Amino acid sequence: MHLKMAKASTSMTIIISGLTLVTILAILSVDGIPTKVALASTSNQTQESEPVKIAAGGGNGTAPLTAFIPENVEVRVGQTVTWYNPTTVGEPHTVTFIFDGNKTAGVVSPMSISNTTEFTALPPGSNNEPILIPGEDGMNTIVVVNARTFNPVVIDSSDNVNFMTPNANYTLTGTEKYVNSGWFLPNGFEQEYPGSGNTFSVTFEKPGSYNYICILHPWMTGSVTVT
Ligand SMILES: [Cu+2]
Repeated sequence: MHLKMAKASTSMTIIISGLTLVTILAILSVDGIPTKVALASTSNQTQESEPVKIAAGGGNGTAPLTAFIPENVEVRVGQTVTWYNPTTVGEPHTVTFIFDGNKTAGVVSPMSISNTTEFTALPPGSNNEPILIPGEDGMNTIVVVNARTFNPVVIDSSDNVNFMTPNANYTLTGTEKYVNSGWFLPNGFEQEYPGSGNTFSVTFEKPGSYNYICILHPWMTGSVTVT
């Protein structure tokens, strides 16, 4: 369902671009983000040796931001970009590169399961129940959280699916079909979503322009141009 929204986000990108400066100022006043982060958002990156830092989201519980700041960056071959989450509440984000349209992925996904499977809520007696849709031929459909959006993962050019640990540092060769950070949260909030982390880092090895989205807020778009 998020992929349909992702297409609609193309027109929203223009709006977000126009709002970027306003958002930066808002972040500065709300969170006290260092000035150098704000400056980075208005000019291209030039320090080849330093990792480029991008804020994924920001703001607070009253006014959470859903934007990457800076939205567009330029880096050199071999340079590393690190995304972090400066929000003051536990709002997760992802950095998701979908290079092959067949690898689009939803946060929640239908899966087929035998209709004899019994489910027990954890902890027992808690107010939890799976979404279960009756099917045919002894099978039901269950709706699950998609590990390929929740966890850090890469799908390579041969369709191999390789999961990574949270706070992954990935070297992108440019041949991948799908690269996802998994959900990452502000420091101290990762326990809300077990298995998540706080950062995602990518080292770019091949010149090109790489567009990405947050799979939880598909209107959050960004690009890394590698020269
Ligand atoms: Cu997000």
